[in-house]
Amino acid sequence: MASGAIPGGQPEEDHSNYGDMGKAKEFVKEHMGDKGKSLTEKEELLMLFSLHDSNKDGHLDGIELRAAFSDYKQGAPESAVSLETMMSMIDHVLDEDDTDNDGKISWEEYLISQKYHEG
Ligand SMILES: [Ca+2]
Ligand SMILES: [Ca+2]
Repeated sequence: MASGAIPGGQPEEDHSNYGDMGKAKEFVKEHMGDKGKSLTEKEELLMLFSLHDSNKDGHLDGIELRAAFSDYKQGAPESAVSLETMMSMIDHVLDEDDTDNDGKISWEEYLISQKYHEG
């Protein structure tokens, strides 16, 4: 019996497309200080989203996604990624999460992707 097999053949991942969420949330809490401790899950995500939406247009574009990935790589030089890898990570995110295909991740798309990944 193939108990535990995942229908559809999608491998289960314990991290999201946007990097290590545990680390990312710590990052938010550090930025927020005491205030960060009382944030709901959704508020934490919104904080993360806002942090990376540097031009505050409500979308993460390719440049902002790249900056977001760079953030998570700080302090982990052994996982430093090449520009090529970075671009394919961004392509992957847009491919999977950009549901209206405008080339950017909206807050709604981001939220949906995080819910999906956290199961
Ligand atoms: Ca933006
Ligand atoms: Ca979109």
